[in-house]
Amino acid sequence: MKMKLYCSATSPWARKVRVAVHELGLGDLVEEVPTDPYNATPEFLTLNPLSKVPALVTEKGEALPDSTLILEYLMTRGRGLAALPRGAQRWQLLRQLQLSDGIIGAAVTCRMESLRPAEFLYPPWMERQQRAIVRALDALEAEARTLVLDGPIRTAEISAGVALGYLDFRMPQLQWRSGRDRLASWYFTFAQRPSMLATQPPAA
Ligand SMILES: N[C@@H](CCC(=O)N[C@@H](CS)C(=O)NCC(=O)O)C(=O)O
Repeated sequence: MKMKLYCSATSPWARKVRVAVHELGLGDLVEEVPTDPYNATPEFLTLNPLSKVPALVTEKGEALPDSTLILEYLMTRGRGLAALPRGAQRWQLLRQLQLSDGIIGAAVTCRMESLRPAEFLYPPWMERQQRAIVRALDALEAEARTLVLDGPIRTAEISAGVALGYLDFRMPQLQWRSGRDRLASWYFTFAQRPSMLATQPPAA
């Protein structure tokens, strides 16, 4: 039996895991199960009471929710991603990871806001998320030189790549590349990785 990855084609959190599955060479061991968390089946709610994708069920039937937890687990199962270093570089990488995850979180919040009926929209909330995204992008731009392209990548690169891809997908009006040449140049190459090409979201 294969591991089952409950995911959707548009979820950036699920994409982080799907990219990692490719990078770790685990494609043959993982079966993707397309899942809409907003129309969840009783089976899905039992394995992830939080009703969020991604969720992974291992061959032993253990259910793991949350992309960060799933990545940690998958890194024990495959090779191809660099482990976190020790020392100062560790905290830099974890900080970058938080910035990218924060961009994903804020962008998903904007997306969900945009689906509300007009009478329930609260523009200041959306604007707050957008300002956070812009500041986090600027912080990543300042450190873009440290993002790796050759050799084993790290989870920080996966999260950054997925975050930028999600902005292209859901918030193209943000024009995140403008004034961020280093990040744009890094992403241009990163987006060509087979793991990124195989997990592109459908046309918006
Ligand atoms: N912290 C979670 C976030 C997962 C998440 O929010 N996924 C969204 C799809 S992009 C979802 O399933 N939303 C359903 C909901 O919030 O009820 C992770 O890293 O996996």
